[in-house]
Amino acid sequence: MDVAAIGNPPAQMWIDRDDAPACIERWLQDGVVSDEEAARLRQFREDGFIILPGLFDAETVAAVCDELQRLYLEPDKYLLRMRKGNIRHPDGPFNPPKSRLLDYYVNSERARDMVLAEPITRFLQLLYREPPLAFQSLLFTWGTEHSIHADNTYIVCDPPCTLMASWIALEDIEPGTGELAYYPGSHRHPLYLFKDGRIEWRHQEDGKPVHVDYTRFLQERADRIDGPPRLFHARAGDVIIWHANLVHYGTAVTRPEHTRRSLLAHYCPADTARPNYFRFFDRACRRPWRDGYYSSRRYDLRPGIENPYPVYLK
Ligand SMILES: O=C(O)CCC(=O)C(=O)O
Ligand SMILES: [Fe+2]
Repeated sequence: MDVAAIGNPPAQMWIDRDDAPACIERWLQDGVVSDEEAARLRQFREDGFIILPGLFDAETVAAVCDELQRLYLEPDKYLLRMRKGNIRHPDGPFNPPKSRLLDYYVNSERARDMVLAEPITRFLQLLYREPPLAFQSLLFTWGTEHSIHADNTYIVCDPPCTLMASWIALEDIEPGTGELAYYPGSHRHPLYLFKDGRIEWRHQEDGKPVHVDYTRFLQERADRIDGPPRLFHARAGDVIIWHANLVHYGTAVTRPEHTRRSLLAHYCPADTARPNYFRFFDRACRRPWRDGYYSSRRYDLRPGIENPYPVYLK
């Protein structure tokens, strides 16, 4: 294998800069953050993730799961991206393996309340020093077996290293169902660079072999430096929030009869950053919700538009 070009991640967020620990201590002394928040910020800086156990109660999670099983009764409102990348509407109470329900929060107030729940927006607000914009969400019914990666490779926003993700367990996650695996601290490693120093992989330009090289590089480095990954054996309602450069993957599904429902959302700063699709989807727009915003590259969210159906299917 050729030696991959690597580069240091741009320290776009204050938490990634050298003076972040001093900043956290100052905030603590000035009463800007609580002890618990300071501990979370320290952990996020060191490990690239935090876990919010039991953020949602059983009733809240059950209500979303109940809602999910009925989406196919109004299929045109919802989009599933299938394993091969094609898009279709749901046609039954269980979405097929490897499919992802896209931007569910647009039509589900419950999902919106989850991805923009106060403890999540508060933490993101501390990192961004402005409100967060939730801009791309994937809801999984089964383990994804998503190969090893950092989200910056696929999800593009500008500036790039302001991306964040939350992942909410919508049921108790059983071993063998494709539980999430991640490498604490891996967000501080240099980034794999694609052509011209790009940090995102472009299917058409870079092609599959480069992607294979990327995953090999990440796996080899993780094995050598990080050791075994941590597995997220979440209880329903637990949340993990991770850094754009945290290396993670979906483990193998060895019990395919078991669901692994989870709701993933991506975020960037609402005022000083933009998802890339704002460049090509002319109806992209942000809507306020609670203490943040949401947008979608599938739905027309411009003011005054009340169309619940997706308008951009690519
Ligand atoms: O939920 C999983 O298994 C991982 C999904 C993931 O990391 C992604 O889609 O970016
Ligand atoms: Fe990911």
